[in-house]
Amino acid sequence: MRCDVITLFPKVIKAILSESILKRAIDKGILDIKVYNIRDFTEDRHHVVDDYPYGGGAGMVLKLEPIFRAIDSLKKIEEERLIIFLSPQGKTFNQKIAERLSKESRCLTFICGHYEGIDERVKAIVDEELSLGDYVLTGGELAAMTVIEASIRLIPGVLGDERSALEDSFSEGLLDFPHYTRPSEFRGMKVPEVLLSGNHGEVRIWRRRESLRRTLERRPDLLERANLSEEDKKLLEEIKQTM
Ligand code: 4GN
Repeated sequence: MRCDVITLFPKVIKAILSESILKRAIDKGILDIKVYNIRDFTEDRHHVVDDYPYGGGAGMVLKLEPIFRAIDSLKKIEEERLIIFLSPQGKTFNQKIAERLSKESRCLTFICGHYEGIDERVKAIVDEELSLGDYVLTGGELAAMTVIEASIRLIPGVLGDERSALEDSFSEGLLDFPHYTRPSEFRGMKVPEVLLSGNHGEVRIWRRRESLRRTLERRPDLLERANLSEEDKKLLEEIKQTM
């Protein structure tokens, strides 16, 4: 996967790249990511990147010219790009989008905004506006890294165990089942008996039931869209009767 990140805070991006699963992906040659400082694309003596908003009001707005210049300069590198902007106004990011981005052949090019906002005309060069959810961050950096991390871990070879990503919560549109490891009892809290039984068939059914139960309790909206088998529907009926 090829990624470029255009930001006012390259150090924030590099700090994440030096410590995470993203570092592993880079070391394995699966992720090739470059970071560009918006300030390097200013042409004035004081390297100004923000300005007062037209129409007045509090806060500053990220200027257009340095961002356009940054994108122009990247376009000189012959590479197809998908330009992504992170903001609370974007389409809500989810696992399906992560799957699509993980298979993208174009260079994922993230523009990270800051201050109260970015000059709206930047949207002329943005292909896709994404949001992590209904909350506001100071800058787009952590949001961009979240999108990259969610996508890269779906590429075969990034995670240690190849099955891990497939068996994830959400890969089937349901919440994950509970996980346990040793000891089997801790301060009176016991691991469910069935998991110690060695009966793989029973374990599989128990996990599926717990996935369905959690999804029903916490995210019933997901159940409406999930692909449920006949067995799932039967389990779901049993769960509803015990609620
Ligand atoms: C993304 C960016 C929240 C999200 C952001 C989100 C930076 N906040 N929910 N803040 O994914 C002004 C211009 C705010 C960029 C933006």
